[in-house]
Amino acid sequence: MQEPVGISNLPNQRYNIVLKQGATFTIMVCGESGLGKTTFVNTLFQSTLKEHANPTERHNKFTSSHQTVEIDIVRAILEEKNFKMRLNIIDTPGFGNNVNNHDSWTPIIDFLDDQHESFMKQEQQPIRYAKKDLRVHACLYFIRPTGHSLKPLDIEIMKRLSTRVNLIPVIAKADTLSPSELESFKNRIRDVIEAQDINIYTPPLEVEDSPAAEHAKQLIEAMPFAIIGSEEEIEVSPGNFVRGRQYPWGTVEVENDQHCDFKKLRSLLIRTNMLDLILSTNEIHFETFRSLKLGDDDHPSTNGGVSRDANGESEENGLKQTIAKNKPRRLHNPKFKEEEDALKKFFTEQVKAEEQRFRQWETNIVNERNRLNSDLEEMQAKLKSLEESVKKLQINKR
Ligand SMILES: Nc1nc2c(ncn2[C@@H]2O[C@H](COP(=O)(O)OP(=O)(O)OP(=O)(O)O)[C@@H](O)[C@H]2O)c(=O)[nH]1
Ligand SMILES: [Mg+2]
Repeated sequence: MQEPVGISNLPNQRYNIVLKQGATFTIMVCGESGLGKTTFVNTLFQSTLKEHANPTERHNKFTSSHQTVEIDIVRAILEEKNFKMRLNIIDTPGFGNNVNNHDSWTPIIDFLDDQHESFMKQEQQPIRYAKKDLRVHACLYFIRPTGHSLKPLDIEIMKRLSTRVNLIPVIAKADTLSPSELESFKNRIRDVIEAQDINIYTPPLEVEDSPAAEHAKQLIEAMPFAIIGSEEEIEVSPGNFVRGRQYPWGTVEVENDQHCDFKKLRSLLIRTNMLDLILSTNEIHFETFRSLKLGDDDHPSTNGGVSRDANGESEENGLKQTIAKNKPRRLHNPKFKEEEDALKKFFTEQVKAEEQRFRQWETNIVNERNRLNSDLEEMQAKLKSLEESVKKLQINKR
């Protein structure tokens, strides 16, 4: 039997917070055309749902034999023990084979911004329950397995994504590279990401020397995750089926750590880092969006540090309108990048402080409990001795 995926292993106290907020987790896949995004979505769904064996599944499988032409959403309800959550995976059309590449990925950026925007509007309503929330918690960026390096288009898009969502780069179709090619490809990608200062999602390192810290370290070392997708189950020995791709020389297995990082990625998404992805989306990406947005409305003069000359109001108004029309682009302005970085830092610190406070509080509770327990023991001992005295007195009376 396969082990459960483990959504119920989320730390107790904190998943209650998430539960209250509706417990929705949304993943998006994007990248060039034909890299196996739709196949991956199906692979992730099938392998995850199988382990959850739940009757409430609402999974309408896509056909990956066709090019994806519009943004599609698959939904399911994951259930494990008493924990229930909605899982959405957003499949997007591939880009990169158009004459004008720019147009092919702007809908994705717009989609991300629209979700923040619509969530913000709902928040401002007097009745705030039952929000429709499609904010993306993790965006998987598919990299073509060229074995060379990232392309300028990849860099450009990843930069734009990284200021809006938790960006997780993955190497697509990892079975087309040899292990050594894969290792050097990974290294080169890491170098470019660092040199270009692209802010990818990194699992936070927990308290040192804990099993969680060890796991986080393994995940970080494996990034960018090399993945293989397949909708086929292959019979590797009589009656024994595994998800994989068959070649004349053998079978590559999706859920085999020796063959690819699929299991690591799934563990990061569905188990170990789901909560962190949800919280950081809300506390960093959504807050950044909201601050910029509110900043925009309150102080039009902060609209991206556009230089204004003495040419008068009409030009300024024109600029304002252009900026208003091109909302998504304001995030690319270096000035906003600065503000955003500052905000990010601020929120990360806030989260850290909050976590620190929470830990302290937890320690206090444990101490208090120990104290009460020892008090209780003392009381029980006293009670016992009193009872014995009573017994003795009763005997004496007779
Ligand atoms: N070798 C290999 N082929 C794969 C893998 N995943 C998918 N494919 C194949 O690649 C082709 C394209 O897969 P899709 O899942 O449709 O790719 P996509 O990224 O969704 O493509 P668009 O919708 O056009 O963006 C199909 O023939 C798949 O069978 C993989 O991990 N390895
Ligand atoms: Mg597709």
